[in-house]
Amino acid sequence: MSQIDQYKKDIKGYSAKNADEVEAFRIKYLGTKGIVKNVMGEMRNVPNENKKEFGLILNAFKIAAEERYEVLKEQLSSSEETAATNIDWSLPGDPMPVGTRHPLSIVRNQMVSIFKRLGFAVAEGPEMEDDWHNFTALNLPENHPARDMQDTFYLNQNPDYLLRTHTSSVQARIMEKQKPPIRIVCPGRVYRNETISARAHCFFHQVEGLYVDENVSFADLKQTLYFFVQEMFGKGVKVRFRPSYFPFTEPSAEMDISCTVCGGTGCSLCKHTGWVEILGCGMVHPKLLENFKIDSNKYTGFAFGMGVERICQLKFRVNDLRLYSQNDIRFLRQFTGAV
Ligand code: 2U9
Repeated sequence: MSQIDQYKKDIKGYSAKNADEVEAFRIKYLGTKGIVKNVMGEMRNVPNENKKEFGLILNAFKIAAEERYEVLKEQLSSSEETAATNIDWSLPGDPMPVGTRHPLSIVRNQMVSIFKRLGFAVAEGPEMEDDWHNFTALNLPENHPARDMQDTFYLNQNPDYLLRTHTSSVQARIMEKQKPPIRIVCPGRVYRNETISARAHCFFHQVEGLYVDENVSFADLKQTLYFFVQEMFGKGVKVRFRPSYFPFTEPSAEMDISCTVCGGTGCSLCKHTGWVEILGCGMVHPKLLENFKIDSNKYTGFAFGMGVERICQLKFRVNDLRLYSQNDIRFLRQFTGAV
């Protein structure tokens, strides 16, 4: 009995500084060869008439050891929590890498926002197109080379479904369901059956525009595109229009800007001409208006189309088209900070 009293005092005063000391307590008192088991074994030597009384004492001793063990465990976990929240808030944080927008998205967003300021709405359409919206409605004749398997990815023939070769098909879809005035820009991905190289790819991106209303003139076309160039490349950049041909516009033109690298004096980018081509444009062919039941005597319109990769090349001096789709982080992270 006096031995048990001694153990009880020891239990009461036991404190543990860490998990090892808690475990040492468990082994000492509650383990298979521990003190509790040991004193329980003493029951054999107790005379029968005292067994009941001694049993109660032993049971109380066992409970005291178990309860102390629970308390020690509890004290340990709360002290560990305290240690875990004991953080030095003045330490510098772990760097969180922030992603960057793709350069083509940066440039496309800039292009679209300039036209939005001129009242153009944004229109989108499917990348899988039918022959009518991609070719026939746009005055591309049956034997036009663009329709060739060599130039176009066909998904199905007869009826013809294909990957759109330009976003002009979006303008076609809008003309189909909307009456003038129509003033839209159509950004999107287009596909052409080209061998991939630094200068050509099987897909690229366009921003095309269309403005149809009464009294829309070539002067409106020139002023709109001139404003675009000033905003995109800076004041002082010059423009020039050269006559050209597109099936969907008449008259048609290609527009050059004064070289953004040499300012017009001549360098390798502008092939020593002082000018770089950036887009095609023209007055919407009256036949197209009629294709969409728009009275060509009452309404006129202008349209333009440009490649986002081309504008991006001029803005950021990217000289290989493949870089845009290789997903090389060393290329992409150079556009950090650009919005
Ligand atoms: C409709 C009416 C007219 C869209 C136009 C161009 C001129 C043009 C090219 C420039 C470089 C495409 O990315 S590129 O290869 N585009 O030159 N696109 S006018 O004219 C339209 C379109 C739709 C209903």
